[in-house]
Amino acid sequence: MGIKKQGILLLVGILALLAMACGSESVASDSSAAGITPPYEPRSFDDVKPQNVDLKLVAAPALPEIPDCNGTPRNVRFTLETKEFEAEIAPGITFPFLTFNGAVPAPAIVVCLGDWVEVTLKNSVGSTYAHNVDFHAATGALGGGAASIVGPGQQTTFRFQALKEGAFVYHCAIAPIPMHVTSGMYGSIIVLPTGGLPPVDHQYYLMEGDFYSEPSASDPSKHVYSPARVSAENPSYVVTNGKVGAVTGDNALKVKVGETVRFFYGQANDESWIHIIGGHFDKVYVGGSFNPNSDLEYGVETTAVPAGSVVVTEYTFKYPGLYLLVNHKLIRATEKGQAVQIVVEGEENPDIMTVVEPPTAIR
Ligand SMILES: [Cu+2]
Repeated sequence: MGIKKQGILLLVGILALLAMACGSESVASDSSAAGITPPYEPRSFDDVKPQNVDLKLVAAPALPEIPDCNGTPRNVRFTLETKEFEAEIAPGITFPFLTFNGAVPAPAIVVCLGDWVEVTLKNSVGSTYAHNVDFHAATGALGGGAASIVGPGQQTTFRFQALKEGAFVYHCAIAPIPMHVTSGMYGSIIVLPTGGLPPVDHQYYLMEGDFYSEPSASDPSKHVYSPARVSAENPSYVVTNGKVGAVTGDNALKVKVGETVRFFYGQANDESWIHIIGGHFDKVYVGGSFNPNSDLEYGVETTAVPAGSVVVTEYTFKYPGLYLLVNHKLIRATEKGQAVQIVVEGEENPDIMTVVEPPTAIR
């Protein structure tokens, strides 16, 4: 076969491959072939007639009872009540918190894909501000923000269908929104996929918050909200679960060697870059998405929590001792109060780590 004929055959082959590629591209216009799982189609509340389930809310770092998520949609009901009060943000320092249910972060909500979420929002009598709630898990209508504006002494109820599986932030969205969010009005809502997530030994709910405060004129231990620090994006405190040292000492997370822990870690207003000192996230649900076509990361030293998101990570602890879960923008962990402690009990494995020679004078 001559070189010219070989060249023609090669050209024909390339053209055939190109044609196949173009053909597959036209097939890829179908969303599932493009890697996007078809969205959960909304169902009719009146046709489904879902069973009412009253969600028992609990304080962080605990999560409420995890549902089976067997594919039968439910109507999950709960009440959030706004509470404004002064409380300690750091030892000897108080801050005027704005909260849902008196908690920072607000209680975690856990539902299943396809459930309806029926929220009653009450704004306490005596509140200074109007409040509302925007669920990132909701579709349309400002995430419920448009439907849920309540003045002091008012309440409202709205319902949305959870059409996206994943871990999401919810927060107050009344102007000035940064003031309400960075004063404590944020929480997480977890929409589990049908069949749930793989079993683990412990699940913890953590949310980092950046707080902007300055000493009041009358009392340096009584801080007030600082618009100047907000404008400068210079938080006075960055903390996990509402105050400096909230998840340390007696309140540190407690785990045994060999146990697998799932962390739900959110940030409503700022980024965080979380890292376990002495460990690696075995698995990260990037962006907090449980969509089967979403990205997962494995064996990651540090993972990003974008502002306004909840990232889900898993780690099996392999060696005992004290671990720190830190924002590896370390000034926030060491200077502004963020660090979380995890105490791991169990037998040391010298094959993993051992002291060959303790510190001694240089020879
Ligand atoms: Cu608010």
